[in-house]
Amino acid sequence: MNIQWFPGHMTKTLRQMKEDIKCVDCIVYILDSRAVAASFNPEFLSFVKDKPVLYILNKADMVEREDIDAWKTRLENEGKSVVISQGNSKKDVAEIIEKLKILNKSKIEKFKNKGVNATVRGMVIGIPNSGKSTVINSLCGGKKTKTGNKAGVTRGRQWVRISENLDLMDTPGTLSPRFENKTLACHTALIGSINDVILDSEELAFELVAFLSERYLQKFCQYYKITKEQIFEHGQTPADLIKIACINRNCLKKGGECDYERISKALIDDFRNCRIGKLMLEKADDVFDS
Ligand SMILES: Nc1nc2c(ncn2[C@@H]2O[C@H](COP(=O)(O)OP(=O)(O)O)[C@@H](O)[C@H]2O)c(=O)[nH]1
Ligand SMILES: [Mg+2]
Repeated sequence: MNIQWFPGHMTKTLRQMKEDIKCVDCIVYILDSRAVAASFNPEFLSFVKDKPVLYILNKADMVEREDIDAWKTRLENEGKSVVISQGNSKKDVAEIIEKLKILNKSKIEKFKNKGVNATVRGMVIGIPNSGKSTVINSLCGGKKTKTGNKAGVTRGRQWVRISENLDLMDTPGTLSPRFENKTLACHTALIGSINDVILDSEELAFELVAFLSERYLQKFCQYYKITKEQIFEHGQTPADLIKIACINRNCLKKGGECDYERISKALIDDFRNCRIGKLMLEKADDVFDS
């Protein structure tokens, strides 16, 4: 499916980030564990340059542990500093702070030699809905930034004091102006990083079921109570599976016809809320052409 969403405010945000980066020591890059490859915005490369980056594999509770461990290993093998995190819990806070200290060791030590405590300043970046504001709230132990399960909740940038020695800047999520890879664009939409208003939910649900039928057929059939007999009767193409889910969910119009619009929205919602199970759209050994 063809998706383009790059509203004017993202151009403005990226420009602002390019300016702001000059006054920060490091970057905290929030990635969505369900779609790690799609979470990398090539636009960021143009300004992150030589600043140290801490990569946070967030929403780890939504995928299987071994799958996200494999991503951590892959990124660490590339020389990156990585933390696996569940942003809406406090359990990873200590590890994030510790890794940030290590990344900023030279600044901290330089100030220490002068007898002063350094304040490390970091910029939190990531595509919309990856959990930037939520991670910041966990780190500061309060609700200083606004969060929500859709794209575009954070409007402007905001400095948040995490501790005496650490300030983090929350930023609005941005995407790439052009999606080069259609699969990754589709994943970005599935994880809720694109405004739903511009999406065709029937097309998106079709892509989702096509993916699930290949990788997670058992979980899919289990959740929608699809039996072997039903598959034998209707077939098991993505279209057949959507039809069966429609029947089993009683998503029917008055005359008994399938209500594809309603089932499509339900399928996407079930995926986003982890009801079908812990599903990862991109595994660490998947290869995506750009
Ligand atoms: N299950 C789960 N939900 C999370 C996690 N982190 C954030 N969220 C949810 O994801 C949604 C987007 O979070 P938000 O911080 O607003 O994302 P932002 O757009 O990157 O600032 C919110 O509904 C959060 O509650 C996490 O680690 N696990
Ligand atoms: Mg936000």
